[in-house]
Amino acid sequence: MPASVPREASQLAAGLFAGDRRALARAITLAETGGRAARELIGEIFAHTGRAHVIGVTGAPGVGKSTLVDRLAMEYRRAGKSVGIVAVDPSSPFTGGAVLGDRIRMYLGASDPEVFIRSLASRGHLGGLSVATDDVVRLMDAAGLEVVIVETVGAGQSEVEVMEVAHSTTVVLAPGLGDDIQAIKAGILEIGDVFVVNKADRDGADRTAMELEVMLDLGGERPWRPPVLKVVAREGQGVAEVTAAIGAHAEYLRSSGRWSDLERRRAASKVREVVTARVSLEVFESRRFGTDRLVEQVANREIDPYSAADEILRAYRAGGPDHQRAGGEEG
Ligand SMILES: Nc1nc2c(ncn2[C@@H]2O[C@H](COP(=O)(O)OP(=O)(O)OP(=O)(O)O)[C@@H](O)[C@H]2O)c(=O)[nH]1
Ligand SMILES: [Mg+2]
Repeated sequence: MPASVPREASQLAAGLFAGDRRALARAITLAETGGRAARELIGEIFAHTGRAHVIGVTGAPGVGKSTLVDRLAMEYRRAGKSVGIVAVDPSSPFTGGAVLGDRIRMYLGASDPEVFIRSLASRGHLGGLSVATDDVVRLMDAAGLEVVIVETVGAGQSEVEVMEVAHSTTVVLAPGLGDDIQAIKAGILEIGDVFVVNKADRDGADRTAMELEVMLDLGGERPWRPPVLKVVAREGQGVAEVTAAIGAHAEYLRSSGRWSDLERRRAASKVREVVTARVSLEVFESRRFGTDRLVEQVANREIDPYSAADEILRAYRAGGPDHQRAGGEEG
């Protein structure tokens, strides 16, 4: 029923603005499904986004990200802020990981409408964030949630991708897992705005924190030197310091103008992603521009891939195979 699509989107958007959490839940499901209805919905809500502080929490499996996220959420609730949580590819409760939101629900009761938790599967999107993650974050933002926390397992690419969504990225480490801290890729140092050495109740936390400090100092003078904080997330120890550091980072972003830079960069990368996907659909997947024939020729080594691409694009710019010869040269 294509005719109902716009109405569904605007109804969901209206519910979402009114604080209806069921509407938000349904809107997120729609965004995950993708397609035209999802685009309609984002179109309805986009102008109402941009208020939330988006916080990324990333780190190796089992370092205590979910436990920390729960505690952060409690801390924000204590401060009177509403919180949205997006867990990308949450670990299975059967692998011994904490079930995200368990503690929050125990602490606040399941019915607190000011905490909204949602898990997303990454759908095989190359080790990284689910394609709909940023749309889900926007929906929570539009729904008035003041802080949106995105938890993602650090697996190389996803660490970098979390930055594309978050204003402030918290990198979580734990002693033991990160004993050989030199082995940590430089990448993790670059993406962290706040570093948390969790499981500080265990041996080795001091050393991990010290080594991190040294490595961060090697980075030289910077306008924002990421703090390193020791935390026992399971007990809630040091969590207030983490929210304070995240708050200070937001303050720094705003006062330095970097908040707007981030928004601009994010806008560019999103539009680019959508354009890339659409052009690929229109030009390559549509197979209207001699694609099949050219691919076959590349496979047979009759033509190289770059020349094949040139030919496909030439046909596309000329308006397709039917018009290819009719219009002559452009310009
Ligand atoms: N000793 C100790 N254990 C902790 C602490 N915080 C979390 N844990 C335990 O570490 C294990 C993993 O915690 P999670 O919060 O599930 O870790 P995670 O990083 O979200 O794990 P994945 O999502 O699977 O990557 C659980 O058994 C927690 O109880 C802590 O401060 N100290
Ligand atoms: Mg987790």
